[in-house]
Amino acid sequence: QVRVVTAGETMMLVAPTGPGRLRHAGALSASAGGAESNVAIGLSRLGVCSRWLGAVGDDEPGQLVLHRIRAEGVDTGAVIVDPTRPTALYLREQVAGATRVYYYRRGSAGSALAPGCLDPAVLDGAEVLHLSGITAALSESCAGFVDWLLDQAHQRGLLVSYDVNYRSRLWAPEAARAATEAVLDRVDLLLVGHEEARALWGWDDDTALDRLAERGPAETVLKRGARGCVALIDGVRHEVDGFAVTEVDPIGAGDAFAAGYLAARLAGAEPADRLRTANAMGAFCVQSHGDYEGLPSRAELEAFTDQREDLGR
Ligand code: KDG
Repeated sequence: QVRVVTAGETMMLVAPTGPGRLRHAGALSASAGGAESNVAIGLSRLGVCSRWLGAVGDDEPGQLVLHRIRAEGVDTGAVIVDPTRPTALYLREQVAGATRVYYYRRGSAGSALAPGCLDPAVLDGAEVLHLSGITAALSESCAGFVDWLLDQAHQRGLLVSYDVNYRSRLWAPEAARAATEAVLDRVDLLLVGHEEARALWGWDDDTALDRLAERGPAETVLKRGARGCVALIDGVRHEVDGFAVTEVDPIGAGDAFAAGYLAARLAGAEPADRLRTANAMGAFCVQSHGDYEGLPSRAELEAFTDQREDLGR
């Protein structure tokens, strides 16, 4: 039985096999990149049954996206295969330690998601719907899709999890801020990065937590990268340190964090434990290349957290 449904656009991701400019790349690797499917994969690795909703073109990049996500045990049965639009493409390079991205997603199948484009019965029986701010940035119809899906989730009593996921290449801070604020009263769990909070609202960590939580989410979590996270959960403030690891690729860490938090929450963990699991997933993710490839199984995650605790004692 599917417990978590995620929805959004996943692209074919092409990147040089090592650091350096794309223009000099001798070899390229192909993968699937999408924040919401990353969360579904992270959950699946931890043994939580998940489903990803989205749309791909009737093309080879679309098949790549579907194959990669399916191979991780994520249910893709409701994904739309759109014969009239291409699968989005996403290029990436790492130059001097910084990641640069190039999107080719305007007019893509994923950006044509719209209210009612799929049967809302795909949410039936699930416990959580996870969305991110990227989707509303893609097109008007995608913004409508988010709004519609939120309502469908509410009608079915699902917990709604929402990651702000600000992408400056897609829209201006003002637009992202307005879109986030428009959904807050229908969000139960809000995930936001400290840099995002600063970019969108100009707030420091505690102001962001207080202001966002008072707009609706019972669980508001502010991610602080290597420094861990701070959260307001049912009115109680929690602060949990991060794990010291060597970072090789930060992309996907936020998605891993979300997967860890949700998996722990579904397992009935207390707030501090959820946040610790989330930090551990983020720390695990940044130690290998790729959005999701390095994510741990449940046993690997437990071994990682135990070992870190031993070293810390
Ligand atoms: O969180 C990682 C994602 O940002 C990446 O895989 C691509 O979904 C993506 C996006 O729109 O940036």
